Amino acid sequence: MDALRTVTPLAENRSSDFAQCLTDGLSHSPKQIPCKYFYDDEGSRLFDAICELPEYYQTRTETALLAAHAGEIAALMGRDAEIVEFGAGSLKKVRLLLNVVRPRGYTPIDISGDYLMAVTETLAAEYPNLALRPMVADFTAALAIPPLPGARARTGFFPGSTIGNFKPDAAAGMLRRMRASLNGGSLLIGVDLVKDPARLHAAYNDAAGVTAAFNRNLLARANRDLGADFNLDAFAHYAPYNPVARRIEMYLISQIRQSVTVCGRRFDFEAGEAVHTEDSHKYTPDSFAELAARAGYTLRTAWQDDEGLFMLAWLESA
Ligand code: AVJ
Repeated sequence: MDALRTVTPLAENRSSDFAQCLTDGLSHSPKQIPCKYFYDDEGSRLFDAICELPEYYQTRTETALLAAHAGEIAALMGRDAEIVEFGAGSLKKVRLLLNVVRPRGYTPIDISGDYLMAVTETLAAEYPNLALRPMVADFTAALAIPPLPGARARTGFFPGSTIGNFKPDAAAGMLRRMRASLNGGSLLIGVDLVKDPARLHAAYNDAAGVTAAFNRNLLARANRDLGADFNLDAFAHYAPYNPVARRIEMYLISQIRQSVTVCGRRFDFEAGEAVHTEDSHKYTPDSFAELAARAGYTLRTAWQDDEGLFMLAWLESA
């Protein structure tokens, strides 16, 4: 077996529409930038750093749940499974499943193409017998994933509570499209739970300022890739928890009255004006089961940590 075999991507669907989405979003009132643009190489690196923060309990809690319940998950996935991961990122979490589930194939889907290919190459060297099919794509779309020869059941893996980035209607629609991409297969999904607002607030306002740097990376990316002239110091990270909507809302707040040039167009900011960059919705087990039902899924089994911070749910077609 060639330990350094080259992995070829299933599809290239490069998102070169940052310029368009950014100028559209800055023309909108209130100003906004879609959160999927956080994840260029620098943003993916900053997100990995967030996952190591003491305040960001999500990653370590979910990782512990995956490790503790991998045997039960393997039994649910069955033999010769194909795991399809939506928004695969660093491919760290799936390793906990690969060792126990021993699937026939793994199809990581991510929009950050160079990063996906680099981490997939590393995984390929570790798992020489695994059929690896990285797909550079926007996982929110309906995806035609070719059948994997020899695979029996296709199972989705959507960890990290990325589902929280979508408003409930959009989340339901996306889960429905995932169910279609999986040919009705089950979905293992991570969900951040409603909890003490102070705990949530701390997770998005870390003392080291990594989340602030992650947020500002949207502007840094615009400067790098599009030749924009954002002054990063003139925008503050602001991420309050909205307890009624049950979501963290993330903003960049213009500290002064200023104008910025992006793609040859001028955008004016008032002092105190907000650019909305992310929502991170939180669920209760019941509100999540309701959401899943809207997508044609039944919540079959769910695992939680002792503090009830995070939930790993197994959804089956209803
Ligand atoms: C990757 C969407 C799950 O909402 O917690 C982390 C992104 N933003 N800190 C989240 C994020 C700020 C993260 N998700």
